[in-house]
Amino acid sequence: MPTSKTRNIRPTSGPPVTVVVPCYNEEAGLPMLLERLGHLQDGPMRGWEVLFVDDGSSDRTFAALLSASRSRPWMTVLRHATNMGLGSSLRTGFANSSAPIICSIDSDCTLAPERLPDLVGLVEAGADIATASAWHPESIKAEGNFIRISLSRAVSGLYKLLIGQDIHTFTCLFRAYRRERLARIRFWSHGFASVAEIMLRGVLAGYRIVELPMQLGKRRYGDSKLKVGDAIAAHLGLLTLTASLVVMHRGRRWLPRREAA
Ligand SMILES: Nc1nc2c(ncn2[C@@H]2O[C@H](COP(=O)(O)OP(=O)(O)O)[C@@H](O)[C@H]2O)c(=O)[nH]1
Ligand SMILES: [Mg+2]
Repeated sequence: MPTSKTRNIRPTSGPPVTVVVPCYNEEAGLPMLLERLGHLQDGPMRGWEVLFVDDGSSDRTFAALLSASRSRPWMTVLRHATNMGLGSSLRTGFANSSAPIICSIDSDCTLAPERLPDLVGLVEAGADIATASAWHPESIKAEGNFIRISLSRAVSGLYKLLIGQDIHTFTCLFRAYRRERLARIRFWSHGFASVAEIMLRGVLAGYRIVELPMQLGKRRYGDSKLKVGDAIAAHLGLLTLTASLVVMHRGRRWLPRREAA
């Protein structure tokens, strides 16, 4: 009988990769996303599941997803009845995947879905978390709203400083995770700060993080859902939490080991 320690949690059947796509009022950009994912399904993403989490959209996002899924067997569509936030949607998506590698991507194609197989390749090669890194020195300059870009860059800089490790980007949703590692991360943020929280908890757990420099492009359809005031408040809370976690973490390492009786 396998014990909980030896049990192989990898499924023997099912898709090798699940791509979670959180969507909130993204009707305008869906045709482009579905077209690009469709091409990828004919190539490097063949056999992968794409799991959309519609988060109580008030536009036709859910109807459009359902209708598209009828002719695309690789699509799974889940829905929250009300808007619960990006973090809650990620929890729903992760909990409903059984694949050994789980990805999350933006639905607005500001990070090119065509780069996803590269991130999955990094996890297959040994990374626990592989993330697109818009703020890596080797990334081409980001395009888009100046305030959005500055906020994301600034908070990533602060997390880097607090954590004291050479990780440049904490805020890109565009990632691939090793399932068994992701399953051990408990994150509590409901909104955009969840993306940074997952990364911070992964770093503190000693996970192997790999960054892939990538350009953040301009949103071509619909509007950003990020509310700058709410995001700043959430990140301030998370920075405080991180500072305490870092102190506890370092404190544990400084404590002398207890001698055996
Ligand atoms: N499920 C869900 N997804 C969201 C929510 N807010 C934003 N998103 C999705 O998260 C991704 C990033 O959001 P976006 O508005 O592009 O923010 P920005 O890139 O930071 O400006 C997009 O795919 C959004 O549809 C939300 O409340 N719930
Ligand atoms: Mg975006």
